[in-house]
Amino acid sequence: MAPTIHILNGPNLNLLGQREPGIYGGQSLADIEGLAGERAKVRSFEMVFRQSNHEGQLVDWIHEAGDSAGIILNAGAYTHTSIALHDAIRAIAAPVIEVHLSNVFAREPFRHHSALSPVVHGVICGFGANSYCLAIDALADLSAP
Ligand code: CA2
Repeated sequence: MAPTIHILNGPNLNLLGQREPGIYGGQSLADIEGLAGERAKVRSFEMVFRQSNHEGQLVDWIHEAGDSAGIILNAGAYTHTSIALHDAIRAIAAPVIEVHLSNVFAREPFRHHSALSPVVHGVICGFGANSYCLAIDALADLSAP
């Protein structure tokens, strides 16, 4: 069976496509799921794609994906605040790629700090929906012989 990657999305990302298209692009989260699914297929991954507005749910899903081929995590605003997500990432074996649709460093100063960046494998931001596809490629290249 193909290795599985988990794409986890945090708070308010269920609203994508409805507001702030200038910052996040016009695609809905379902559109991004479709694009990521195509990329995952090309890179021979099974994909689990989830969204929650609740920090503890994201912690549970990180634990669940702990032995998978990798996690792509857009933790939304929890990126900037969450010690719980930081600790969950530290506790698992799977490589985690932090992704953002927007270039957080070109935005408000409170978005420049990530509680997650010190414990993830790498960070991809600023490429809109393509941030997710780039992260799938990064995970595929990580596990290539
Ligand atoms: O750029 C990203 O992907 C972010 O993770 C998105 C988060 C933001 O808090 C991070 O700083 C950067 C916010 C997602 C909220 O999405 C919305 C979608 C439509 C309308 C309003 C918010």
